[in-house]
Amino acid sequence: MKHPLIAASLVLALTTTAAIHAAAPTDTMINEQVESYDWVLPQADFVRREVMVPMRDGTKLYTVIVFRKGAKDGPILLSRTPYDAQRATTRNRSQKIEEILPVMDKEFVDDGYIRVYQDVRGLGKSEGDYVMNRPLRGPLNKTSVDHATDAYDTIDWLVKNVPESNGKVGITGSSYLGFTSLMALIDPHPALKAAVPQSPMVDGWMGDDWFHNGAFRTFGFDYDLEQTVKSGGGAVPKGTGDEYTAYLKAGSAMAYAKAYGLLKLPIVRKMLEHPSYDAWWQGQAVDKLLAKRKLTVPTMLLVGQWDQEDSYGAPAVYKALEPQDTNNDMVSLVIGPWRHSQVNYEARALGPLKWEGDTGLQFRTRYMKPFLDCHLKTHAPKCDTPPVLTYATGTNRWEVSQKWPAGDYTPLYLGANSSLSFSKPGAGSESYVSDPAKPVPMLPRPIHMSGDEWRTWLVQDQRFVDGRPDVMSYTTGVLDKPVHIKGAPKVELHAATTGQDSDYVVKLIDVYPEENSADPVMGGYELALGIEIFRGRYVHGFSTSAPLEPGKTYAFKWDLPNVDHVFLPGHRIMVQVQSSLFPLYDRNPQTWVPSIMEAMPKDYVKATETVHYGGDAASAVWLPVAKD
Ligand code: PG9
Repeated sequence: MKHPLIAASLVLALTTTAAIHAAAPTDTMINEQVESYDWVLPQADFVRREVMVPMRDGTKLYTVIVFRKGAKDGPILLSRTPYDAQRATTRNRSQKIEEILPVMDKEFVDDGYIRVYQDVRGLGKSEGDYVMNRPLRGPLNKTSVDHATDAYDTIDWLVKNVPESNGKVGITGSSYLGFTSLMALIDPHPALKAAVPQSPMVDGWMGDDWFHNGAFRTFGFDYDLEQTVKSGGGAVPKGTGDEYTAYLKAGSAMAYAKAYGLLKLPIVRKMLEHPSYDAWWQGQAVDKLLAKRKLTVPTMLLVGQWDQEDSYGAPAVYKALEPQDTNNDMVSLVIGPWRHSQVNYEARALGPLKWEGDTGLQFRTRYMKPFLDCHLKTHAPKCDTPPVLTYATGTNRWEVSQKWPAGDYTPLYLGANSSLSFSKPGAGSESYVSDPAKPVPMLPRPIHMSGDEWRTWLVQDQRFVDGRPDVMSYTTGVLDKPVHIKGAPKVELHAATTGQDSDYVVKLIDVYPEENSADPVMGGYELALGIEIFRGRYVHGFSTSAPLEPGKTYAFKWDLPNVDHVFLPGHRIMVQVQSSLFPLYDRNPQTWVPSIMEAMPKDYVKATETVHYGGDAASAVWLPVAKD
């Protein structure tokens, strides 16, 4: 018989059948729970090892090592996750490696990479205690271990115990995994030769997951419960109704936490105890930690242009480290047309927006893998990493820049009659009433901050609030030539409130031509390029809040997320101004309270907001206009 494997299988089948018939019939009442079942069969095209890797304090971390059979002298690509390493390496129970690993891994394991996923300390099957975004050893962490030491010890073990490897290690992953990738750069193991932190959580108060410019993000409550209950916390039991209603009914963040018993979670208590940018937050800001050190590991930082969770981190680290990168070859920045973490999935589109092909795959194959190859492979090709790689939405093409931002800041002025212009208008002002009892919704109601609704909310057509009396929309005329922006637009809002505190939300919007019979959904679409909030009490500085003087005009300044976008001819540019974005951000009561987290129902009062234009109080959005 030509095929010995078939012969062997036939013999095995016949023997088994014979054995079953020969043995006594299975007892009907036998305990049918078996101890284990190894789903990796002999014909699998991969090797999958599960090991408990010892850390310097004796704690063992559950680690899964996967590579294609026959791999040798392979680079190791490590991800340290709080989201279940076993599940990450068992996407499907298949005998094919590209089926069991995440979509992003195929190109790497097909080229001999050894893929390693590890549960962080205290989660999944790893031992030890869990501390959310475990601070670096030091004032906030008196223990001898953190994510820097755990990464070091893991890498040390891998290069000594994975004979199929070439002894060189890269680290990558998105969001929390981007955070652990960055932490590995602190006192790094010598075998760590490259890092690709994607949408890393860098500063939870300034602009990543927990607060943005001091406004608290309520979506964190669900995350806290999911992540810090051993038996699996799941979502906050608020039911299936409109979350706008649930949060409005609860009142302040503290009231909401009490209503659902969330104060039993230490992470919730910490959030409520640290509403300002105090030493507790500043001591955890990873960009600040890295800026104090020399970067020795080539690092490719990445963020999605519509990253609804961590739009701040990667550009902040790039800004902190770029000055030390004198040869422009140590730290690079990538901005793609993605929602949070979409770079690692199919990325042909985002909501109604369509790109030229799968931009995630394009990035991984054309840029990410060549970057890792040139630093990790034994016979490495020459490195040719773009200092800044961005996808210009609008014209939908990849662009390489030598620096970032890559535009000259030009003011786009708000003016009377809802006008917006590059020419400074005459002095004037306009007012709206901000009513905390009727906050501006972040999405059309009913709202559920989960699933696809959560993943795509930043590309929502903003016409659903355009025209509300508490949403001020300012618009340019129809553009007769492209306006290409490459950087973080800067808000300069001159405003006064009758209250003692106020939030301001500014959106930069691309208004599509009214008619589009080829793609009717896009006709007149108001696509936000950036939506960002600023909590007025921090106008004098983030670490100390202070009441606003009613009626006084302040210059509130903050950045919108980094973008590479072309406003095409026929489009218009719009800026919207409002004073709430609910229920994502907790409401500002607009009277002075020491901590908004603990505001009482009586504290929430209407306030009249006045936006000033022209003269000495010229509200504007400063656009980083590229010279194309
Ligand atoms: N953005 C998520 C997260 C990171 C860090 C802390 C809390 C949440 C994530 O996607 O991992």
